[in-house]
Amino acid sequence: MTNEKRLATYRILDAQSLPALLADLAHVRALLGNRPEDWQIREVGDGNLNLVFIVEGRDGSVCVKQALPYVRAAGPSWPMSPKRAYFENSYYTAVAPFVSALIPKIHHFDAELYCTVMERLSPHIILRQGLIAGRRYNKVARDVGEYIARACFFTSDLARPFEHKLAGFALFAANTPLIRITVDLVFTDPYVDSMRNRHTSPQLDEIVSRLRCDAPLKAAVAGFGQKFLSESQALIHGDLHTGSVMVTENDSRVIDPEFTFYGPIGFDLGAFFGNLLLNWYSQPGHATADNDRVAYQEWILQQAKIFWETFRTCFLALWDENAKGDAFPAVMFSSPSDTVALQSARSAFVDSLFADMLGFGACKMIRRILGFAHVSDLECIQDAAARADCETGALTMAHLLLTSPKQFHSVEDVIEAVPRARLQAHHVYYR
Ligand code: SR1
Ligand code: MG
Repeated sequence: MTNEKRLATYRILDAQSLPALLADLAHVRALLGNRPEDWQIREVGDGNLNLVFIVEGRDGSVCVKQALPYVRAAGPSWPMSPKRAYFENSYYTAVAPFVSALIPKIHHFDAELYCTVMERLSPHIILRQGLIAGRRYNKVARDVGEYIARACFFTSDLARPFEHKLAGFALFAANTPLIRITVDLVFTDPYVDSMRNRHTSPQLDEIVSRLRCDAPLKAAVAGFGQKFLSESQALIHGDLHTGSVMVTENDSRVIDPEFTFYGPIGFDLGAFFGNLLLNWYSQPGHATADNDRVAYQEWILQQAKIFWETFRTCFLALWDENAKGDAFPAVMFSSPSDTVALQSARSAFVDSLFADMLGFGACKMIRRILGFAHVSDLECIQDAAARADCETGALTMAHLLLTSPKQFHSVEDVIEAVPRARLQAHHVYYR
């Protein structure tokens, strides 16, 4: 079916129209319990783009996600192709063989309504909400580190013949409206005068004007923007922040891969890592008389370390065991005398991913404070002065990561710098 015909049959779903749609899907109907009149439906979406319904029947429940033809957070004045749902579904299909336990089960995809019927994750909550509440999830950093390692390794040239990757590259390259959002909102808007930007004002006004004249910082960000567009290393999720992970203490699931395309692995790593750091800087804003959140901040930093180390170990192990691609072809490195050079090349590649993680992570921290879509970790701090204080710490760290990358050889270097950056704001922004 052509895109035009698809759009002609597209309609925005609601609690009244959903039962008829689901009742026609035998396996979904059976899962819910056969009586549509018993189904309870509520819309729970709180993201920037889509409708999300929870449908509960007598025997079970499902989640239905529909892409709206515009940005939900802005309304119809910002049109946005709903075809992102197709790319999201294609991403799940592509990575499921490697990470099936870490994504929701997909029951059905409707290519005309751009809607996905999937496993309802319960009692899971969005990781970001758990971190704001100060809850500990001791599995999630490992799970997401392993997730990125597996999803990215197996879709890269290290694991597969290049023909396979280029076919995927061609398919996902058409996800341009979402790639455009990232290019504009992450790598451009915060550094220019854009209508979409906002920040805590007047507290951050001075920082914002200095940042927009900070040529070394802007050059570093633009360098990562170029990397984002030009380094097609693997099929990436494209928006893997702490709002794209659902958790219980024992289970983690990665959701919302609609920004997917073939891009740099460090972009996914940086999304998760940068959002952990944002949460760290937000913690004083969530402290109470009973809980200063200092121990919790230490836990967050441990998770950042576990996340990176798990990714590193897992990616290298996968490379060791599954080097079936056209990059570093195994046939070239079959003799024992090749081992040292091969290991050193592998280490150098993973080191480059570490540097990319820090740079992309820093870009993401800045955009979440000065750009269009902010994060609830900081937004829910009611006192503007307290919020600005937390935001200044995060901006200072992001600035250091982008302008002094050579200070950060290891994840320990980053962990040591995080608390220091809170105190260095004056030095960085008012020198
Ligand atoms: C217009 S969409 C704004 C943001 O929401 C998503 O979470 C992405 O990060 C996007 O940049
Ligand atoms: Mg999302």
